[in-house]
Amino acid sequence: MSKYIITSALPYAEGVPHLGNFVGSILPADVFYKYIDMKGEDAIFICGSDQHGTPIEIQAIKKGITPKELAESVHEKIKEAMARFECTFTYYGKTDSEKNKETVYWLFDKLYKNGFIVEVTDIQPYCNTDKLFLADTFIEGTCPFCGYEKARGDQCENCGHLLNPTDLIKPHCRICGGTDISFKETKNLAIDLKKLQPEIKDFIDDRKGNNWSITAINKPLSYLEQGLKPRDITRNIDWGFDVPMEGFKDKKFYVWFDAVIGYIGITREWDEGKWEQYWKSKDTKLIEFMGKDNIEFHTMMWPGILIGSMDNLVLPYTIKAYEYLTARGLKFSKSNGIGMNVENSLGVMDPDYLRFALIYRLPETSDADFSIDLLLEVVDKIMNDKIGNFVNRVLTIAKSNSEHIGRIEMSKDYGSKIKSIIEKYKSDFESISLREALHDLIDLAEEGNSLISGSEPWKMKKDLSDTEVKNRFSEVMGNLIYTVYAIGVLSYPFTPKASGDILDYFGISGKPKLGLLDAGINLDYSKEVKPIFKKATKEQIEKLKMFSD
Ligand code: B3M
Ligand code: ZN
Repeated sequence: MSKYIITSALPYAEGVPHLGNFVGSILPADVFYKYIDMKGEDAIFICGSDQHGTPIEIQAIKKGITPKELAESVHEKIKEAMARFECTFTYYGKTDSEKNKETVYWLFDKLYKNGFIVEVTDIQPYCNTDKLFLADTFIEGTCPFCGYEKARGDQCENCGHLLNPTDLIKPHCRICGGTDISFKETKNLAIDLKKLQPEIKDFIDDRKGNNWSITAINKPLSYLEQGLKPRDITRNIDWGFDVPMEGFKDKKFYVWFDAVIGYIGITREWDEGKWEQYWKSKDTKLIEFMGKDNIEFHTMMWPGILIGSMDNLVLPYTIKAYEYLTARGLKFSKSNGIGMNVENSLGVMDPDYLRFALIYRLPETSDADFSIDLLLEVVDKIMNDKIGNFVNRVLTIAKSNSEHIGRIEMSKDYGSKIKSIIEKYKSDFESISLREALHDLIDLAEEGNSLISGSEPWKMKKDLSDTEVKNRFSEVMGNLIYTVYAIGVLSYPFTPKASGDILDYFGISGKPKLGLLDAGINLDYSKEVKPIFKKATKEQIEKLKMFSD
């Protein structure tokens, strides 16, 4: 039997993730994990806060607190918001833990002994005003590739290109804002991706058929074509893990080095006795979810570390990368502080609505725009009108005519339609097409709605003394009730609360399993029927407007 490690990119503990961030990594990972869990697979879902990094250091300096204090408090906030969003991680840890430190040192040592660590001389920017080296995101300027004016020293957020600080046009210091910057020589340690290039290429060629996003294949292939270069893993910064090597003790590990290793470190934080069962098993499928700006590190440095350790660690099986979710044409970017995040959005709507609407708009193949109008349309017209009303009507008719309903099962023709939608739902999940799978769920409700309007069961009620009518009524209701039940089970990955509410009518509690679809069904007719979804209220709409200009 396969084992699964499902990971989501680790959000920076710089601030709570934006909805655009959430939809690009944690939410789809959670939805997929819930499906895999419904199948009954042996799976763990690992995520945590990325505690290091210069954005956190900058924020902390601005706030007059230590980076550790800042990261710690934001970590707690993210963790809490994720729990409220019904994200069911096996473990939500953090990258600055002792376990991760141990893991980073262990892998660094392996890479060093195996000859994959080299010394490089970098030209690093130095702010003459602040009198310190400006690493990574401390320096900002214009991207030479796309002209974006807020590109950072390590990467352009706009076009995704990895950069060196010297590539930036018109650079300035992000701490003081000044331009009195000189470039000085400094020594760093780097992972020798040039030496690892053949293995990294083999890894991508071998696995790219496993439902990888197209960009996750194309980006590394184009880098490989240009030829990989050693990539720094140390930095002249104060916030990070110490580098345990003579000559480099005044430096720290680069945030991305301990962030990707964090997937293992966090698993160890979860259970030191079990992590190897997952990370060292030939049967493990490591499925990694992330935004497209995280592709480079996950397809080159990360497999480079895993391969270079020569310790039979599991390599990613699927790299699922999402495009950007934009709001009113603006990037949902944390650094620009625009729009709704995982914390403030929960003050407007229950998580089911946000989860559903976000997956409905999941930017799988191209950037997608998310607006208040779209959110309201999904909530009112799809969740409420199509699904909620259907469930409500069926349960209400059933409750008042329960004595005329026999065994709950589907008729042949209708049943084959429903079964084929369920099969499509499963195969869409298998190929990690989550938006499609959500559409399959909506299709179930559509199918049920057309059966209701085509058969008008409420009109049969007055003739139920006629055996033929009674049989027909029972058959129609069997079809409809099964459809409600199937929606109850299959909505779990997207809307866990509604799923629980529906399954409660059937006496089922706890996390549902796919096997329920083939089990005997009992509807408890005595339960009071309450709406599963509601339309957005005026108050909610007012609150939403506060997020727009
Ligand atoms: N924290 C970047 C980001 O949040 C980074 C991901 C790390 S994944 C190992 O987009
Ligand atoms: Zn750019």
